[in-house]
Amino acid sequence: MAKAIAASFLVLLLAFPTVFGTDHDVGESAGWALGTNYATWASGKTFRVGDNLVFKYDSTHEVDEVDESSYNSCSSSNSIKNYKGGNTKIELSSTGKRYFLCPTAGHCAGGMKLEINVVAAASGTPPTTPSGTPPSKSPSPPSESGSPATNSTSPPSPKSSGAVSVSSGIALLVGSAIVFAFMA
Ligand SMILES: [Cu+2]
Repeated sequence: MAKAIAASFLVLLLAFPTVFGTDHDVGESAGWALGTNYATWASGKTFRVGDNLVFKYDSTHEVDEVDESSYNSCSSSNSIKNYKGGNTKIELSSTGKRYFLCPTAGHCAGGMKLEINVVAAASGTPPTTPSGTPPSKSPSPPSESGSPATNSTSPPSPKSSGAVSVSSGIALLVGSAIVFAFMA
């Protein structure tokens, strides 16, 4: 039983990022604070259009989005946008470089700066479309109710609407539940 639960969780974990985009928790458990190397944090991660950056920080910090030269000089005087409040989610809506720093005096120089490169949403990779079934191991035919194996083609527009994403997510949920039912 526990194995089945773990397996269905795995299915969810594998299936969902391809549908909803990924929330990247900046600095992981350390959050947005002094003492973390954000270049190290960002290296090896892939930031895609549709993903989000999530900054979590205490009241001594803020988040400024800046341009490249301000980033390099740790200047927040020309910031593109300022965020405060401790929990900031920034949607990565287009490709290209994004630059962030903490405008509190000395904090950027102390390491609170983050540069990322946003790439296109899953371009050229297979799991773009939600048309496939979840990686179900069961060879049995699709069952009666709520089968996700509708083989629908992907939405015509590259920017899938929220409604499509949500319904795909529900389909995946149902699919996972079916996998779970077979394994239990
Ligand atoms: Cu700070």
